[in-house]
Amino acid sequence: MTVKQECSRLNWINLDALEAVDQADDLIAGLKQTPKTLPCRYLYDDRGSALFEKICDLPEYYPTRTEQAILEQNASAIAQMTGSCELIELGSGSSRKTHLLLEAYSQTDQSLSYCPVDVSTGLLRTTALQLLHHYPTLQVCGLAGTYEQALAQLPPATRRRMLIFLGSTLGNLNPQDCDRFLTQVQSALQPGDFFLVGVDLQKDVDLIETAYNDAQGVTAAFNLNALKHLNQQFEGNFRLNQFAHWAFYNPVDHQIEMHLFNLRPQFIFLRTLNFAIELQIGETIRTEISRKFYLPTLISTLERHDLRSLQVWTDPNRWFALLLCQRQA
Ligand code: AVJ
Repeated sequence: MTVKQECSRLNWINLDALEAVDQADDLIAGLKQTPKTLPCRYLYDDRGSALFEKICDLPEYYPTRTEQAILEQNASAIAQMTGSCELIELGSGSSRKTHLLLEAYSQTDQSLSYCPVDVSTGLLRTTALQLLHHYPTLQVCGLAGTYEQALAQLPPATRRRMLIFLGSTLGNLNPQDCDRFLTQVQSALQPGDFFLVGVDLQKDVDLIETAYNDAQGVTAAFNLNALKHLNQQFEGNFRLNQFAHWAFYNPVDHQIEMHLFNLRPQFIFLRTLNFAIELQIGETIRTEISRKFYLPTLISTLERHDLRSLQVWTDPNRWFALLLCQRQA
């Protein structure tokens, strides 16, 4: 039996261009670059998403619990400010922070609908089923695919919409990609619609670096898992034990950079892509950037995309911020 048959409150859409993405043009382009890079969605296969969930609970990784606390305090204010609307979350993962919002919206909205978007299909499915169980009238529409695909192919809006983008995932985009992304957000929204975005702010460098170099090595395992994912998906031969996790703060671009540092010369072949590269000793593959934001700059970036910040909430340390924006006419 398919998930679709299990419950009439669940819709499931596999965004059709996912196969096109799996042709991996951007993967090959990144591996040809110097320094080499990987599109960061390769971090999030089902195992990668499970490791990320573990990261969220690490004592060193402050962003999740800080954002969670901001949401706990302000979810009902957010629901009040926007009124009833359909919720679409990009990169929903386990949706655990979203529970706070759903809880707040379900107080007033009888026809609540939630549309989680994720590349990690297994996690998306489990989460969708849990939510249906937990909220007896909730409509869920799971979109399996990337943000770009989802934003380009969203079902037509029937009412006020709020796009939700938590966890500082915005920080994974370099400024150029960020602009492109916000342009897509802008066109997915009607004037009056909302964009709720959580971002990690600039702060003491040690604190940031420690969050990406945890004592238990979960972040290292998460980082290395990207190669395991590539090995599985493209019949690759990356030798995981010949790489070291390397994460540091780049103060010029205000970003954490997560790399895999190659310890021995390797010849890499991704069979199903018929693509080969050589890796020198000491060469790195950058798997992720995680930008740390300065609020005034971010607010004006959003403004350039017709997204006006109605309210900004932060924690007492000002480590993290949650912005509620409204699309202007
Ligand atoms: C969820 C992508 C925003 O950049 O902090 C956590 C991912 N990487 N530890 C982040 C991540 C390493 C996280 N994002």
